[in-house]
Parts: sequence; structure tokens; C-alpha cells
Amino acid sequence: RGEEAPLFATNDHESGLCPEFPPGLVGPLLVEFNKPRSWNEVTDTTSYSLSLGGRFKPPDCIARQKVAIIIPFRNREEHLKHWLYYMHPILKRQQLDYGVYVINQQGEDIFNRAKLLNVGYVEALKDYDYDCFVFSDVDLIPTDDNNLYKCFDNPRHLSVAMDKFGYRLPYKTYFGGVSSLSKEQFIKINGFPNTYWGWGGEDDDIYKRVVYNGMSVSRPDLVMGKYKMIKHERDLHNEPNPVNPDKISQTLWTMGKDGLNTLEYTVTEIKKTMLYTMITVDVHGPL
Ligand code: UDH
Ligand code: NGS
Repeated sequence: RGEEAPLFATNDHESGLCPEFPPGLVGPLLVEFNKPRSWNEVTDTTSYSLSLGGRFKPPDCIARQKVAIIIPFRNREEHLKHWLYYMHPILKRQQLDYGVYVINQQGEDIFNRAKLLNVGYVEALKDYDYDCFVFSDVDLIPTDDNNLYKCFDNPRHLSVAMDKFGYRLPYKTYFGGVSSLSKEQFIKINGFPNTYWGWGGEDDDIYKRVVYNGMSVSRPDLVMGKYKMIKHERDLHNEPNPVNPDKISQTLWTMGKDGLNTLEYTVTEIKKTMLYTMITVDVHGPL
């Protein structure tokens, strides 16, 4: 009797790998942002089994992917607390070997989301041998934990059904919010553009890089891909930039000379807590 295989195996006995479909997922989740969360509340409910820097490995099996979660950031502490409160438990249930990297733009110059994501990729790789990168805005939480924060055969767009767009895509080639690329896929597209200052267009440029490099976009369905966004006003120094829409018509020519191969920045501080690694960076503004 003792030698029978358990009915619900928690790991693959041959390899020790975690199962392809994590057994602890619960499906639809209740997510709400109506009251602010304190750091104590977030730490008390999520820091269990995390290690310094917001790192986690499944205790009883070998994770299939090593995933760095990269968050572009400036002055959104209230959002970060909600993000950590909801995401750590989800990511643990997904049995990922993961780390959370908050890439904090230093100073008050014009914001640059895509360049911060490039910095996150390079800096996370100095920490650990990650093979997958999930890029997530700080204000987006999935409401179904079947939406796996891992990499697929093609670059993946995860936030396909956001509440603010009526739970569907705003347009077919939308690639904003949350996405994942393997190391190999990220290198193939020369990373993300560094030259989109201010709001708008950088996600469209990334979509084009993916397609121009012969890949397609993988997506969850509209049930699994539901998201709630924390409502907020437009940030200071991240106004829509009128030059950005024109730039996306040039991606075919610019992607080879604007990206990982031209990335320049200066890290000014690295701070690790149990919940995240925050890397503060001077992105060398355009002026
Ligand atoms: N971000 C920051 N700080 C900033 C700007 C952006 O952390 O000052 C990060 C953050 O992760 C955010 C992401 O960049 O989720 C994308 O920026 P965004 O949330 O400003 O973009 P979004 O398109 O909103 O979601 C644009 C402003 C809409 C104003 C609507 C007012 N009703
Ligand atoms: C497009 C932007 C994208 C943006 C999307 C959704 O127009 O960057 O709207 O915006 N493209 C350009 O500006 C070229 S939203 O409705 O979230 O404000 O992600």
C-alpha cells in the first residue's frame, strides 16, 4: 500500500520537476483596492517562505523556469503594496523560482518605462541565472491565478482583459501592461527601445519588434486573462509625448540600433527587503 503512487503527485518523480500545471491554483480571485495597505499587513501576509530580495523557490519540487519579475517604478508606493500583497501568494502557488525587481527611476525627469524594463533585465541577470522575464506595471493584478507568470514558445501578452477596457483588448496589437519574454526572445528583439520618453507607444514598438523578428504573440483567453487596474491620475513628468506615435512607424529600422546594445544608465542604489529588490537608476534623461 505504501508503495502506491499518490493520486495527486506534487512533483514529477523521474526528474523532481514541478508539475506542468501547478496543483495549488485556485482560479478566480477577489481583488480590491478600496483601502490602503500598511507595510506591516503586506509583510505579515506574504513574507512567509520568501528570502531576501523578494525571492522564492518551491520547497518540494524543482521549478520549471527561473523568472525575474520586472516592475517599472517611480513614486507609486501605495500601488506597490497592493501588488506585493496580491502577487506573492499567486506566484508561490504557480511554483516559480522567482525574484521581484522594482526598477525605480531616480529624479524628476521625464519617465521612461521601456528603458527601466531593459535595466531590470540586465540587473536581474547579475543576480541570478534567470531564463524568463515578466514585465509588469505596478498597478495591474490578475484576477485568475491560472494566468501563469512564465514564458512560452513565443513572447506572451498576459494582460488581455483589463477592467478599464471592458475586459477585452483595446486593439488587436495591444501589448501594454504585463508581458513575458524568455531570455532568448528578449535578445532576439534587441530588448526594448530606450528612446520613448514620456507616455505612449513603447508597448506598440515592442509588439512590432516581436513580429518583425518572426515571432508571434501568445495570449491567455479572455477568462484567464482578466486584470484589475488600480485607478489613478496621470503621474507628473509622464505626459503623452507627441513624438512617440511617429516613432512606431520606424521600428523596422530602429530596433537594431536602439535597445540592449545601446543601453546606458547608472545604478545609484540597490535595496533588498524580504518582499522585493529595489534598484534605483539614473536613466540619463534626454535633455
Ligand atoms: N510608472 C510609475 N511612476 C510614474 C509613471 C509610471 O511607477 O510616475 C510605472 C507604473 O508601473 C505604471 C507604469 O509605469 O503602472 C505605466 O504607467 P501609467 O500607469 O501611467 O500608464 P497608464 O497608461 O496610465 O496605465 C496613464 C494615465 C492615465 C490617467 C487617467 C486619469 N483618469
Ligand atoms: C495607445 C498607445 C499605447 C497605450 C494604448 C492604451 O494609443 O502606448 O494606447 O492606452 N500608443 C501610442 O501612443 C502610440 S490607455 O488606454 O491605457 O491609456 O498603451
